[in-house]
Amino acid sequence: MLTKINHIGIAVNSLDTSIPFYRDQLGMTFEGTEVVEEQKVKVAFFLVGESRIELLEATADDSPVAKFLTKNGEGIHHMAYEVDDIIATLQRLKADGVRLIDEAPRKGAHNSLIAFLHPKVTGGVLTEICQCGH
Ligand code: CMX
Repeated sequence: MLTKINHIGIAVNSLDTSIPFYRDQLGMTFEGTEVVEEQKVKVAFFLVGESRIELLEATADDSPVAKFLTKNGEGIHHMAYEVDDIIATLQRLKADGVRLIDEAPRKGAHNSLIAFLHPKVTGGVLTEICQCGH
């Protein structure tokens, strides 16, 4: 069902401030930015070997990332796992009674399909599953 970790999401106050640190100081390969309208975020992706880091900046006051930043400040926001078939995975999780935030996939970055599981059932970690566009 889960095939690998797709990325780790980190909420930041400002992409303009954080991108140079991850790119220039840590030396990660910067893959560019994208606005994900449906999630009210602007994201920046970095490649580290085969792994990816996603920085998230809120684009609206009612963005989930704005709420997270107000409550916690900057920090790890979610873990994203790749799946081959997101619809089948969501159906199976729902049938098992797992608390889902999204019962149907939404549009994520890079034309991916994404859905979130509630942090209350995952040990306090907001968990994303994604059927990837990259
Ligand atoms: N990681 C861990 N726990 C989290 C969390 C996070 N990112 N966000 C919220 N929580 C916890 C809160 O601490 C809170 O716990 P307590 O009740 O113990 O205090 C609980 O979940 C409820 O949180 P809240 O602050 O009251 O916020 P909401 O219930 O309004 O929303 C959530 C929380 C997870 C349902 C909402 O943020 C959501 O739907 N997230 C999914 C969408 C998303 O995050 N999109 C942005 C990224 C998109 C992308 O990567 O493209």
